[in-house]
Amino acid sequence: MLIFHNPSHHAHSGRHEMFRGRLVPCHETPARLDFVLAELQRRPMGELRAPGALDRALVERVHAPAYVAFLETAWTDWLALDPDNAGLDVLPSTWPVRGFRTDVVPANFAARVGLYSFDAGSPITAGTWNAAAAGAACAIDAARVVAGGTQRAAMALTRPPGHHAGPDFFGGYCFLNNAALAAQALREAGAARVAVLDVDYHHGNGTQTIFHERADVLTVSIHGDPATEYPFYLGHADERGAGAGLGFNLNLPLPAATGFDTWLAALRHGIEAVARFGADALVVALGVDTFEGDPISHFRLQRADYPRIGAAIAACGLPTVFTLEGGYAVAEIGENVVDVLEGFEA
Ligand code: SP5
Ligand code: ZN
Repeated sequence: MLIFHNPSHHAHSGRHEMFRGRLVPCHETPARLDFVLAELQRRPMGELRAPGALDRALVERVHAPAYVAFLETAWTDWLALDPDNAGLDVLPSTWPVRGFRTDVVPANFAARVGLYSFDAGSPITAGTWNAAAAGAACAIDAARVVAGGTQRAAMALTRPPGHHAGPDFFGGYCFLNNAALAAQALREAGAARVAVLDVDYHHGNGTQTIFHERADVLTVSIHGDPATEYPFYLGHADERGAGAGLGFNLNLPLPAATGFDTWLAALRHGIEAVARFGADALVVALGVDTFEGDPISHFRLQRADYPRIGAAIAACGLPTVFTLEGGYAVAEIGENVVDVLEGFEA
């Protein structure tokens, strides 16, 4: 498969995330992608390529243009408040919850950070926009080579991840929704029906929200039950889409401590839904934070399980785009991701 890697990912390196009243070191680090690249040196899965220029217009068909503009200028706006801010990350501290107005964009920068976010765990740094934009280009380029038919599969090997980013919000370490951008690019390149299969430990709340009222993109997510697991406020089994999109979202929440047998049964259920939908192309939001050694997640998948995930996905027989999402057991992320790809290619 052709792998588009993000040459700008190091530019996004958050210092801290808020956890239980403290700022703790970010789990989503540049080392994550470096470990995957190192494993791909040992076990090459295909050509590694840098992305081309970002199709900004396509990004603005997935995300609100005002949100994209906010992300693009957030760092310079932050420095304009105080030059000493260069040594600090941007984190929100106030949000418009039920009953507040979200239709008026505040002039105040802190208020805008809150308007466009849903957690205090996703720092914006000097290089966040450049890294997220190059990652989005990886996802769109991967979709276009797969749509062109010369490659059965391609990957957007990038960070920051994307599946928590919604139409006009960031959070969960995500800023631009790479999986949603790949799905949109596949649609615009001629696939009538696209499925997004999200196997990250966390519910793909951003992707679900983006496609909630659309019947042309099926969203399926297997994840920790939001009753106890991040992102908490979305991801329940009774969320099935709305309007024209009713019936085109499938959530498969599983309890903490779920092992591979139960998880694989959920995957097969999700794959059956993709087949019933009649998808012409598939996007896999590939997080490996389902791993038993993951420091922030609570499933119990083991190393030997990852090739089997790849093989099950390959059996769908669809043109496939992978995007890299979570996975915070940094020493093992390379092995686990490449194991999925190897199982897919086998
Ligand atoms: C893409 C993705 O996997 N995003 C996950 C975002 C999870 N954010 C909340 C993490 C809570 C971390 N708890 C820290 C435990 C420190 N010991
Ligand atoms: Zn995750």
